[in-house]
Amino acid sequence: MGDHSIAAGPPPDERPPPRGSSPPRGGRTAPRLPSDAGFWRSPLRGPWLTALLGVVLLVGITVVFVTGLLSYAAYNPDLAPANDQTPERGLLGFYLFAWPTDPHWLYRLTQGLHVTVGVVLVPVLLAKLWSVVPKLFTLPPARSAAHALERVSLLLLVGGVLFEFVTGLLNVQLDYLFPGSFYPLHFYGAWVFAAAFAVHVALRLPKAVRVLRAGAPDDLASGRRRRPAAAVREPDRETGLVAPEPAGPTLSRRGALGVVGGGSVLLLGVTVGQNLDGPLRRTALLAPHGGTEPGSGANAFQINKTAGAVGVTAEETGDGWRLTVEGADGRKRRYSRAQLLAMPQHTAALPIACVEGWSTSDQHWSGVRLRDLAELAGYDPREGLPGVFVSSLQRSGAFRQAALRDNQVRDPRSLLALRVGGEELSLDHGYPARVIVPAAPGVHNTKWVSQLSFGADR
Ligand SMILES: Nc1nc2c(c(=O)[nH]1)N[C@H]1C(S)=C(S)[C@@H](COP(=O)(O)O)O[C@H]1N2
Ligand SMILES: [Mo]
Repeated sequence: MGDHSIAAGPPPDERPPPRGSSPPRGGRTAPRLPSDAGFWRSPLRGPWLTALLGVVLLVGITVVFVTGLLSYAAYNPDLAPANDQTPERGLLGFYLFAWPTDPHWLYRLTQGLHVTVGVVLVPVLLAKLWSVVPKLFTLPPARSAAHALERVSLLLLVGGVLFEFVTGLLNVQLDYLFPGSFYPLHFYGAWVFAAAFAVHVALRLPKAVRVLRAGAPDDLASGRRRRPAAAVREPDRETGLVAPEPAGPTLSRRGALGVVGGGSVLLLGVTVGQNLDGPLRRTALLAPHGGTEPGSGANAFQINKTAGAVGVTAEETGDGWRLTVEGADGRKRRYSRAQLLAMPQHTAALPIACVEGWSTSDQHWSGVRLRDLAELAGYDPREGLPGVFVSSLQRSGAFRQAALRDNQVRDPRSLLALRVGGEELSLDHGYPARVIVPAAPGVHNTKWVSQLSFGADR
């Protein structure tokens, strides 16, 4: 990767000027403050690197933003309060639509992209921030009202992007560090960031395109023809990014891009496996659930929360378990597992796809169609109400209930699953019964179901 390794020791910027080239004693003193023009000395900084990283981020962040909005839509957050407690979502929910059930791998794709692309962009984002860091310290803080506005928008931009990446990564890695509050934080943060991002793109993209069209500057230290940085200094084009007194190069521009790209490829390599089967899944070193032993036989696939972790016991899921099916009239019907197994059984091949970015391949679930149970309850869809409100045996913690929309209830592949891959569901995958719905986020595939309320006002 690249033709020069990174030299040990402090990065080129912070390194004291080489002996001999330092200003004579008694003369000008070496710059000490980050706001001094000569403080930032890396010869790599310049409009070309910044523009290139910026364009990569423009494409990548657009994918992450769009898939993030889709992820929110997939929750059917308007079926509140069961699905979403984001207060005052208001206008920001303008784009919400009924999340479809086709294709059945839709959420697996959108959320896999959201998390994977987000992770892979981390080195690019860090490099981009590094490439413009001198601008953070520019003094005076504002030369004019317009300049002040621009700097405030940059603060929102940088603060917003860091906030979104940090909350997103913490959520994926630490399994809901912010119970309940992650969604509003990440959602509002996304809109603040998106606004600042749109302004930034509008202001800077034309220049970035011009810089990139002009072609790459002479590389700094390629091959044996090592030339002093000053000799291959990039034209500044009034960006204020090029070091006025560059240090000697320790890395070529191509080498630097290699480090960033290599970092991204490495992250991709240790993340993407959480969506793959077989031994490849174990390559997901970075994924928190990558290494968990998920059970055996047909039930040997990823488990989100085990029964033990949420306090669901074998006792409550045993012979005494009954499914309560409630209709809009409030009448309750109760079914044992044997009675459910005696109803017409159907099979659907569907994945589990979690908001955390991991997914399973299609599993063969079988059980009773939700729409058949809906019919037993005299279900009659009403505008603005959930098709079904699902509750589980689980008494506390997140994800123990969910609301599904009419289109999800009616899809013939939506099941109250009793078996998977021809075997009984394991306790950890939701025995005695769990919901499985095509294209729905994993969190709506409620395990250890105790009650289905069709068309009820919840
Ligand atoms: N009762 C209950 N159901 C639940 C959960 C839970 O914590 N409790 N987790 C949900 C989430 S977030 C996911 S991704 C899927 C995971 O299903 P699995 O553990 O069978 O793979 O179950 C969903 N169903
Ligand atoms: Mo999940």
